[in-house]
Amino acid sequence: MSTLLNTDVLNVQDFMNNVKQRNPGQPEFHQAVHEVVEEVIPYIKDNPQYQGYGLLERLVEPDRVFMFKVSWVNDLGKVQVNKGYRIQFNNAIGPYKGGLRFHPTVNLSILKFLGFEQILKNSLTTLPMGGGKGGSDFDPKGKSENEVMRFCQAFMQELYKFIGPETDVPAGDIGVGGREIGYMYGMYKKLTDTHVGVLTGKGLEFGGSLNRPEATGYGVVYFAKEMLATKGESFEGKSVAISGFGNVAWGAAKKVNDLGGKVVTISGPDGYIYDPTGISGEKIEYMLELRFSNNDIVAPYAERYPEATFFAGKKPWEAKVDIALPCATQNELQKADAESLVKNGCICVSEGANMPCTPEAVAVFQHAKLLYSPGKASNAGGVATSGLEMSQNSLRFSWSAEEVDEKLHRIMVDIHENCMVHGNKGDYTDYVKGANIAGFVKVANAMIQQGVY
Ligand code: NDP
Ligand code: 2IT
Repeated sequence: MSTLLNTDVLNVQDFMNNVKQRNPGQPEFHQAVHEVVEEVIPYIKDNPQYQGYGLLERLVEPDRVFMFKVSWVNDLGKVQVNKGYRIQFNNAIGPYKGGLRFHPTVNLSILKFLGFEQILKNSLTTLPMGGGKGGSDFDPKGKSENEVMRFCQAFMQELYKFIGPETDVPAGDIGVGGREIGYMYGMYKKLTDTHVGVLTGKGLEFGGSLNRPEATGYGVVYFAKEMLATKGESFEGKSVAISGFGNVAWGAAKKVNDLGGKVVTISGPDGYIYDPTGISGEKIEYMLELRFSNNDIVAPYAERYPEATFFAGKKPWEAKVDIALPCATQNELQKADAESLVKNGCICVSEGANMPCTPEAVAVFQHAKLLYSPGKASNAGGVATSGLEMSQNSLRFSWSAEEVDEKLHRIMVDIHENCMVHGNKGDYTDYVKGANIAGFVKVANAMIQQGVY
């Protein structure tokens, strides 16, 4: 019997049972696939032109998965061994594209969930990029600058075999920012003797794009602005809870302030900061200092700014706010958190992280009919600007910050419009449905035209 199931005659339950059987022990991957097929299977049933090609069966199987050893020597002269990964998921619409995550929790399930989501996210950006993801279980916490450099170099000594500017273009994610991209780029250049756009998020001096560091957070806020506008609302005068204190949280905090909102929380694995006077100006730049300290705690914020309070071991979703932007990590916002936000009158939740809200939390938001957007739509501004960096590298030219920001803004407005078209439910826009179907349609059309191979 064929192990391929025919989506055309299947229900979501049967499809998921098969995915779980074929990919045991990968709960995050199952979660991400379930959210997509719940919307896309009914769509395929209603749209016969997508039947008969095994589209979903092919989409949930990565084109290939590389796993490799990364050996390096720490400052004490001790040999360290980490796992390295690169998943090339789907290249129907362009070269594989997606970030690298360095975090001790990294495993195949997490990278497959991220790579799978990336296919649809990249499709939504309107740019020609396929989906991929990679990383390592390397823990940057407490590592010296030299250790980070040696690790990045060792990682690239293996990764370089699988990537290329027309094949697969990695970028940053949790634990990988401009510094790590720089070290990896240096090693790639040395190994291949080429100076090409093989990574995005590069330094401005060697092919990086203006506004790439800000792009994900800016995009999240641009997307939320569009959602709010459908209800005649805006950021002006609104209180905003942000989680995380990394790259995405930083960019989001900046743009909320630009649009007249007040950011009252940030968070780390140790708890959250509540600052009733608003996180703005130099306090936002202090977030960068906290992040670069490699300590991964936000508590020092309250020592530096005594008007703020640190709530150890708590999450920011208990605060009374108008808007919530989860920007830390997957499954950080659960059902009880969602209930607390709704009870406190929150009107809009826009995901900056990938899959930060559990399915139960999403159900609470949708039941309450508040404005809720999944990360694959609202955090697509990061990879979209990576796409713009690729364009600039191909042109051997660089656009001004204003030009990049204007293109990013246009892309976020377009993604929002596309989600509205596919997620229209009368008095409510289901952005989950909208993003999944809009993302799927472009990839599906490309896959059909290219045949089965
Ligand atoms: P960073 O590494 O810059 O920041 C992530 C921060 O969040 C880290 O300080 C991390 O600390 C912290 N964190 C992890 N878990 C928790 C938690 N449970 N509660 C509070 N804080 C936590 O990563 P990014 O800002 O780049 O990424 C954040 C999210 O945004 C991720 O989901 C990522 O996939 C997503 N994203 C990133 C994009 C990008 O361009 N960078 C683009 C689109 C999405 P610790 O390391 O100790 O866990
Ligand atoms: O999750 C994401 O979209 C990213 N980490 C950014 C990927 C990229 O290639 O810029």
